[in-house]
Amino acid sequence: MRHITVLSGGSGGARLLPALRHALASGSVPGLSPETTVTVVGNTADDLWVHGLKVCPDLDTMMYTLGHGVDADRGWGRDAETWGARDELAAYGVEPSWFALGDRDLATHLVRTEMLEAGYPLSAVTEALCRRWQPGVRLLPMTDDRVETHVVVADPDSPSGRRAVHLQEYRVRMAAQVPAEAVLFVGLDQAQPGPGVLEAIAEADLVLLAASDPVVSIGPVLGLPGVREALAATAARVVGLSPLPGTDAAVPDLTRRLLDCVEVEASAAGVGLHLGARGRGGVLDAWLVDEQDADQLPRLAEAGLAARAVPLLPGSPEQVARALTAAVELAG
Ligand code: FO1
Repeated sequence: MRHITVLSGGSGGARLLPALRHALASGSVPGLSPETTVTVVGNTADDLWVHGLKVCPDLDTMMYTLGHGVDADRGWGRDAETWGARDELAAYGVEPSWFALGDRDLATHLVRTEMLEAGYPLSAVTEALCRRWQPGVRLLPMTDDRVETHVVVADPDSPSGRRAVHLQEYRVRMAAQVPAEAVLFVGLDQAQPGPGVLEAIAEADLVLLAASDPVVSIGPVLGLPGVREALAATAARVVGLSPLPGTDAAVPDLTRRLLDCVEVEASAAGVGLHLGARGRGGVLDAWLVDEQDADQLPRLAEAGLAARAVPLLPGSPEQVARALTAAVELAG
């Protein structure tokens, strides 16, 4: 296998990619070798502007994780972080106070914003940032264009009875504690896939969908003009990893709210059927679910998906390596 392309959000990528990189280097997964290259198409629809700075949470989560600079407990932002700037901003009463930028993390957003304002596209900025972090994969923003995910929630004080908030506000400030009435990807229809994105899908030997949120992480990547067509046309097999754990009770509030909103069943099979089989209007050839979800395999097979249950969640590196072995086997 020469080229693997991974479509991913932040935390799903952060779980998968270090294990994938390790599997390539160690030869522990049959079919993968140190010569195999990995291209990651990262979701940018949860990007936001904060205090005049462009923040790309998913790209940064993957970049810091692969670059050994992430705070492992939080799973986002920099390790050994200090919060002086956040505290000073709070002392000025500046909003958004609910979204914290650490001092070390701020340097990334300052460099990114300065380069964007100098005219560099996000893809070139990301490449420049990765020169420092050496992630060992080619990290591509899904688009250079501005796309933002907004969630519509009820608001009795507004004349329409509702208002739209940025996904980060829904996730962080509101902790997804109110129903999502709609999810809007502002700018997605007009956005163009970033340089190399469609080629990475076309030229891959295997396309993986990381175990990322199907609505707000994988959803916007698939919604970019041309991406579904590229997935339909590629000679590579497309294998997805279910982001949902075996037990219903363990589905995070955010995932459940968003799946409710798009009327998708909050289960591994529900998400697999939502993504659908290639050749039947969907994007997947195969779908890996957690071993606790083995009872859902027949429903997936009926929908034309090669599905297999493997220990998937929580993803220790060894478990991820076993999932990758299954993915490569399913890719034939
Ligand atoms: N998550 C939070 O729960 N609270 C925050 O204040 C917060 C700030 C933040 C700043 C930069 C960044 O890259 C990520 C940040 N996140 C924060 C995490 C973010 O909401 C996403 O969950 C992850 O980045 C996953 O991609």
